[in-house]
Amino acid sequence: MAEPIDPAVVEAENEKRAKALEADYEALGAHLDRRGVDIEAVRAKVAAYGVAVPSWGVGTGGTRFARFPGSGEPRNIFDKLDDCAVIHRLARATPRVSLHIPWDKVADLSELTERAAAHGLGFDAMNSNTFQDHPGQERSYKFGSLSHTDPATRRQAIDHNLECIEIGQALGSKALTVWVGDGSNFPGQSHMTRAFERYLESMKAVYAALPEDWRVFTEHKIFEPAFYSTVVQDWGTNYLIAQELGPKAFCLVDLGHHAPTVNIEMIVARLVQFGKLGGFHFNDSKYGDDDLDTGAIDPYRLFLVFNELVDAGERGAANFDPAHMLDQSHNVTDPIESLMTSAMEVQRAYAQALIVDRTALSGYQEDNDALMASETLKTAFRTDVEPILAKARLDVGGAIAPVATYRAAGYRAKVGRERPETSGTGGGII
Ligand code: LRH
Ligand code: MN
Ligand code: MN
Repeated sequence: MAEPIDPAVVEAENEKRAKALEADYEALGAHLDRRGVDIEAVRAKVAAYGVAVPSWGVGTGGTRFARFPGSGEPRNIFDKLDDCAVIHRLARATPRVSLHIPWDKVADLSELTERAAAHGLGFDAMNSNTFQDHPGQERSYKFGSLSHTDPATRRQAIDHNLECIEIGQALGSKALTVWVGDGSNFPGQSHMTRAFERYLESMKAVYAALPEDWRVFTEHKIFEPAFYSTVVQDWGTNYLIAQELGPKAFCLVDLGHHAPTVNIEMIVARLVQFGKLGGFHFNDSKYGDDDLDTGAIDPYRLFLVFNELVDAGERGAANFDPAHMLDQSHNVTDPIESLMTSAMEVQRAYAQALIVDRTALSGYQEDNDALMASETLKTAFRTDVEPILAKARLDVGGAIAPVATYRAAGYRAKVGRERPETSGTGGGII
């Protein structure tokens, strides 16, 4: 298969920056050494880190009001995989793709597996979609899916999830993510208890079909598309679901699915403590489920989430193996540039969390020294770890500066010529 990005361009772009990177890496290494941190150990962890890209993220999204298509948008799942390959080729942080069914039309599974393997990509959690109606579908999800009052509609939604598991098995995925838009727009419209009972009953049928080595992630969201009540509205309800279903059920935290003032890192800590953190949809938001690029609005919050994750990893928390995925929608940027940047932001938060002086932090916590505890976190957050990230990329043939290299390679212009403009195949609006 032809290289999506000319290796000579990557080499030339890296050449321009290699000397400066060496100097910066050396200086940072000396600085961290004085703080008792081994830069090589941090680099090895960062290099081993991966976050999955959402197949729906490589197309231009949209809002309830409009969608402005971009040039060279992927026309089908194979184009999407090609774009995902470019993201991983340059930023080297996204070895897996998370599919969304039926936005992704996956008729020929062996061809899809082959194409992914040729790109060196694997598949992360499968996402089902019962939050909108699809062509040819018998019953409508207008008034809900897994919690619908009509048993036949619930059955249809269950069967769709079973189909997602089947497709995922053929592709080597090991998890199913379920998010439903079920809820109500008016007080009294829906019986909150009965709706949740019906949801649980449906999810039990989905859970029963999970292969031995699979997990199911349920995703909560405070509101939208339902504007009065939502069946799986917060982490408390989500935790109840995971408890009711059993040991293969975990909660997925989408950063944009909380009210603006909610302390997400604390939710993460609670779910870790009780062994039910399944994974993440990383993105950023200022108002609601904005699906902005990860770390674009509040990188400190992202760091604080990673601070909990590193802490949990270091103390060997039980049942702790969260899936890391991006879930963004891009309206005004090139999706490939946004996804590369977000993957690097997630890596950055991870690297910064790795260099927190945890012994000092614990001491300050024991002594109730609020100021110094906060400063200990800030010291890690303020450290520019970019040389570690860049070196980790360069070591495995990636780009020191992924966005600049991507622009120099002219990929978007090339696919713009090859792919006629489409209205898009879903993704990003929700
Ligand atoms: C819902 C959501 C969920 C969907 C995705 C497209 O807002 O976060 O994860 O699958 O958006
Ligand atoms: Mn999500
Ligand atoms: Mn969302």
